[in-house]
Amino acid sequence: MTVAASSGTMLAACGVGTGGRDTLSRLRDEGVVQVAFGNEPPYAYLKNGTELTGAAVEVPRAVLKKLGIPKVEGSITEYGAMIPGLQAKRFDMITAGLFMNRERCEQILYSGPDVCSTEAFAVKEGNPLNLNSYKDVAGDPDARVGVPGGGIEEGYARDAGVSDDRIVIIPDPTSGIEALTAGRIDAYGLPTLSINDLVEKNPDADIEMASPLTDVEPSCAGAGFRKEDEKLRDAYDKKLDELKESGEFAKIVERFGFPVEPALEQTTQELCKA
Ligand code: 6CS
Repeated sequence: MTVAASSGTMLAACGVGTGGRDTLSRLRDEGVVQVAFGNEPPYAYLKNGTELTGAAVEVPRAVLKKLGIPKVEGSITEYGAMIPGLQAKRFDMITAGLFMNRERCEQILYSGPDVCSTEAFAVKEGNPLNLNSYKDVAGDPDARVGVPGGGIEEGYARDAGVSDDRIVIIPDPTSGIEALTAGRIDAYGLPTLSINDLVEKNPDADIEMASPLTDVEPSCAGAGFRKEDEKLRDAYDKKLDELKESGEFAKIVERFGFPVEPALEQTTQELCKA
């Protein structure tokens, strides 16, 4: 389902045609960009059910405005479906906080880094199984971890050796907390600010955050583009650099609790080697 987040009206699900123009020209002509997002505060989410916002959306929104593309309309998409959906032209960009890694950088183009984070678990109060890493989950035959489908956390769990039967795919953050409190999982893995948001919003759920996970390096995300849209990505990055130099970038990401320096000090090339 595609929801228009800036105009506040529902839109029929739509693909994106080209009419022979490159994507940057088409977006400028149309004045609107279709994006994929995961509905996960504070990255990219629908505030009050209709207003698309979050650090991973507001940075692109500010950049796209400078490119002459004022409207951003979003599709709630599972992380594992974002790259295939982008390649199938169901949307023009990914603005979800999709962290960079070697595998993803082989499939899409990334902008410069925007949101950077460590990883965390939501666990039962007191962390009874003492789970502070994906390796801890792998080492406890009774421990089950919930992760977003196709999310980077699913990869972390598998790489740490957690058996498939102990990896539970979680469709959205609310379901993750429900699974944890119901005892269907023992840890729910997301980036730190997402877990922090969930713990703060569920004060009566007897849960807490374990962060940073000791076996996961901090990473950064960026806006995602199709491989053939290098002209759009390069134009985007030029304006993103201006946003970073002016201090506007810092104001946007700090408003959502994200650090600034990691996104200024690292490059897409470095982050794509992870
Ligand atoms: O990059 C990813 O796959 C992860 N990014 C976010 C913002 N949340 C979870 C997801 O797995």
